Amino acid sequence: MKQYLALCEHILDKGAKKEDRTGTGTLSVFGHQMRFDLAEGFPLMTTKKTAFRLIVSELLWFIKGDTNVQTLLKDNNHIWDEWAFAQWVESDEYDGPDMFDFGRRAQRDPEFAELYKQQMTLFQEKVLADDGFAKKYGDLGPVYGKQWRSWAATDGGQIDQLKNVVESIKNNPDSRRHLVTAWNPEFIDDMALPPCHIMFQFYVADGKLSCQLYQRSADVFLGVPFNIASYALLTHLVAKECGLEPGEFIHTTGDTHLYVNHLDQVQEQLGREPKALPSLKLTDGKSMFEMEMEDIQIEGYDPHPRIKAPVAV
Ligand code: DHF
Ligand code: TMP
Repeated sequence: MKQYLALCEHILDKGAKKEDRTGTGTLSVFGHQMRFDLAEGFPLMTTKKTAFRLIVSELLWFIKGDTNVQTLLKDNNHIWDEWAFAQWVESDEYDGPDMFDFGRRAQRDPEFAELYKQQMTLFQEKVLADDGFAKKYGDLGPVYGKQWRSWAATDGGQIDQLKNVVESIKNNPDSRRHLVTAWNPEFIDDMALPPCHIMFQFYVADGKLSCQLYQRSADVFLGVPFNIASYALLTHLVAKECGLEPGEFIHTTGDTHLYVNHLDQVQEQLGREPKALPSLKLTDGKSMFEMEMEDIQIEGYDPHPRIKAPVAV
């Protein structure tokens, strides 16, 4: 995880001041790569407690081809709530207090923050209790799960990219075409958030499976710790599925940024000593397509305490 801390230092040192869609402001560098040898341990942040169960729940949600936050809420996972909530409060059916620009207003105005919290709680309750409502407002559109498992083909059929890539790794390991892409230009406008982790490629050599991800936009403090662990886990799952050992996870990022309202938190994290990496335990004899939360466990995880930071919506 030294590489991660070095990336934070690098952005603080060399990052350009750059405005962004969310109106928060960032320090940003373009084009960066980190490599994690999965034999050295599981790359879960040790300098800040990172909720592994949320990472597992999100990855299993992608693998199932699911795009509705109702499933995540059932796991008590709230990492996608804001983007579903935005669809609801911008709809004609919503008649509660004005939630325009709720992300930024909630940070500045404590009174509004209270109001927002109430509306968000009502929204979460409704998504959980009412399947019709969840179908309409809990669905994030054709995001990762849809593109991975049922990409719409022009002949009216569907393409299961994930199953196909697993088969191609098994049957033709030397292929240079082991790719899955979530960036489907035809449907970008229908997605609650255009995909950030866009394309991944697998590579087999010496009985080991490696994976490289291209991520177009990387929130280094909040998103990246999740993204690294999520793709490291995916590499382990696909390796096991194909009877291979996990090799490296290579994380290539485009706009690689620290939000300006995360800088104090980053400084705090930089003051901490990395600890030994945990290890991953997977249930034997179960396909990655059948795995549940309890089949995926982390052992020996002893991180420094959590550091909270607001997410830019
Ligand atoms: N938008 C932005 N601006 N940054 C993101 O990282 C991001 N990630 C998304 C969707 N939109 C995004 C999906 N992934 C958190 C982590 C990952 C994630 C979304 C949110 C997050 O807030 N993590 C916190 C709290 C986790 C918790 O609920 O306990 C953390 O401290 O890691
Ligand atoms: P953008 O669509 O304007 O690039 O905003 C997306 C933000 O979310 C950006 O800060 C990157 C961040 N992000 C991650 O870092 N990782 C993720 O997995 C997701 C979904 C988003």
